[in-house]
Amino acid sequence: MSDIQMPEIVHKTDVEAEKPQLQRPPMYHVVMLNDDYTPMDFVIDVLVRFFHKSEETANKLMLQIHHQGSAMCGLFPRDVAETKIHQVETASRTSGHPLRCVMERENNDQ
Ligand code: TYC
Repeated sequence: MSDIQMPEIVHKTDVEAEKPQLQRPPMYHVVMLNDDYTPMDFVIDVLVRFFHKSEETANKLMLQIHHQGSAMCGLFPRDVAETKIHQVETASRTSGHPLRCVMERENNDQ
């Protein structure tokens, strides 16, 4: 009888066997809100300048906000969404308008 030992089957540890737990970073919608005072042309300009919309898309989006109360303008990582809102609100206050945006976390439920 040989003394050669067969290697045991090595089971992965629980940690090794798990799928990688990498998650995509959460994304946030920037939602622009309607108000009664900000001029329509100013809203269109903001959508072109800060959200890189075409004039045509910006016009449609502005009317959607005007009629429905709000609309999503873009989906960004948290820090970018915060920066967009800051840019919009700074430009609006500087021009004397009350235009506001809020952030909404993307819903990833299936
Ligand atoms: N309701 C504004 C008006 O009648 C226009 C407006 C549109 C304001 C969209 C804000 O996010 C907004 N002048």
